[in-house]
Amino acid sequence: MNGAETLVRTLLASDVRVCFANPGTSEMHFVAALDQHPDMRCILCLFEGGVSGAADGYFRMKGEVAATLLHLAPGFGNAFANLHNARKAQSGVLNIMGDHADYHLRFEAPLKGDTVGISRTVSHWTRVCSEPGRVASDAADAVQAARAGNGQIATLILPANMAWSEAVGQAVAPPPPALRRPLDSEIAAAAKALRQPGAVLLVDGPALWSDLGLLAKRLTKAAGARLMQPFFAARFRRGAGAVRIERMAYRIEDNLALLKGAPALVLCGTTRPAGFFAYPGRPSTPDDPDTRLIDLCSRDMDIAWTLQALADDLGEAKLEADDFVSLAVPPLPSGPITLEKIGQSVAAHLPEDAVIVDEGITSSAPLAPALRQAAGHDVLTITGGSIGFGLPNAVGAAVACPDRKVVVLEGDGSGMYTLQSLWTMAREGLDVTVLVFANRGYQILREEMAAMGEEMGRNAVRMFDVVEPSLDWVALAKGHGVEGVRVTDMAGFNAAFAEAMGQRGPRLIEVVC
Ligand SMILES: Cc1ncc(C[n+]2csc(CCOP(=O)(O)OP(=O)(O)O)c2C)c(N)n1
Repeated sequence: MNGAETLVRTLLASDVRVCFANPGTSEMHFVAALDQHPDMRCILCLFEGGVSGAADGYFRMKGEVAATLLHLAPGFGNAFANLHNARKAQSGVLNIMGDHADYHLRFEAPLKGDTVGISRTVSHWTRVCSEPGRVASDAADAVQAARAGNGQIATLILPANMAWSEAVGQAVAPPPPALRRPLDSEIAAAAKALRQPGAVLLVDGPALWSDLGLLAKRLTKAAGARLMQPFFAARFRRGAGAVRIERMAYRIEDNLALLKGAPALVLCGTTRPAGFFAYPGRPSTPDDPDTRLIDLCSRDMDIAWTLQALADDLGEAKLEADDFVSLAVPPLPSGPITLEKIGQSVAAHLPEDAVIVDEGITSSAPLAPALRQAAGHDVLTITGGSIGFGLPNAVGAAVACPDRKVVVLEGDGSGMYTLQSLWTMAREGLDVTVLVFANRGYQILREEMAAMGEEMGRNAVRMFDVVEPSLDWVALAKGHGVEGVRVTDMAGFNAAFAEAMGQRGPRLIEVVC
């Protein structure tokens, strides 16, 4: 037995059963060890950003840590952007990054790089295996770290000679440390603040998709407070049957208006809201300067306990039909394509309990009104603002929930960052329908530039337009083994989307808009 073998045994003994992978030579012994264990599901992604995004989507939907297998420094670098999104989503991800044999590191081999440095920029926990006999316990610690604090990024660096050297045994990850809780006095102060008319409880994490949402609703109703959620969330429930929670807006101006006059803003499972960017002459944060900010329970603390403690103080009001979203399926729209009509058509066809991965950027907002009253579904958003999240996250979500339809709302600019994920969808037969909004450019950046009062000249236009040539998404899908269709009117969209919902397997619909 070698170090790599003890690593794989430890992962399996610790209930890590999926490995999203993009290997290289420094990981060959790890690959060989994985090869001995068919009970570990290894899924090849053709770019490391696909690996990390898939592990993120998997955790968001399954609540379980997946392993990633990443090539030494540059490979991990390619995974960075989606690890950043995963970190902001509070996803637990266990990265296994290979490295050169330790004695080889004193030479300037081509792939040598600062593995520890690049890991630390995005990981909560980083460790280099330095003894073959300790690979198993290092791996157990890494799994524990990935599960700590509601989910963290943990990176174990495995030099090749730690993997290939003789070692024995396996370990099991200890349970994660108990989550921190607010003091009783802090609960009492927050409860008192929430009793003031117009006070807001801002929640995130499982309160947005599990029964904790019911608890949050009952206690805010009892207190007479508003219940709100951030605009970007790792996962939230939407559509029929969802608890009514006010969602914050994307733009700082809208959030300033939403929070104006609130006497208190109590944070539970989230951080103080901040604008996506700073703009000259505008505030960075949307809370009213007169609002009392109460940072009750951060994202890595015990959210369930905190909500129950608030409920114990404030009481729990009975929920009525009005506290839940009702179903309103719109009629099928016809004629030329508009995004509002696309939303209506998606809402009309969406099966119960679908998962929508939202990277539609400017195309998503017009779809939202219809989707709000569609059949109940989960929404995964781009928590870290780093584009190239949608297709990989959909891979992870579909692996986590094979019985649920996954629908991706994808901008054509963002989709190009990680389109290799289409191939993984085809290879694994994942039930994902991708809607690409082909507006042929970086529309949000055009809007941002206009909002700054800047004129667009030739260079700016050429940096925002994705034309000459235009992307052929049907051909791109086909090249990755996914059936694709281009639609230019609502009749075409209705038919293509209905067909995609009626069948299993990956599909792509290029929506010319
Ligand atoms: C990793 C990363 N690179 C660049 C950006 C900047 N950026 C934000 S949105 C965007 C373009 C999005 O275009 P598209 O997906 O087509 O959506 P649209 O704006 O057209 O709705 C870019 C380049 C980013 N957010 N993240």
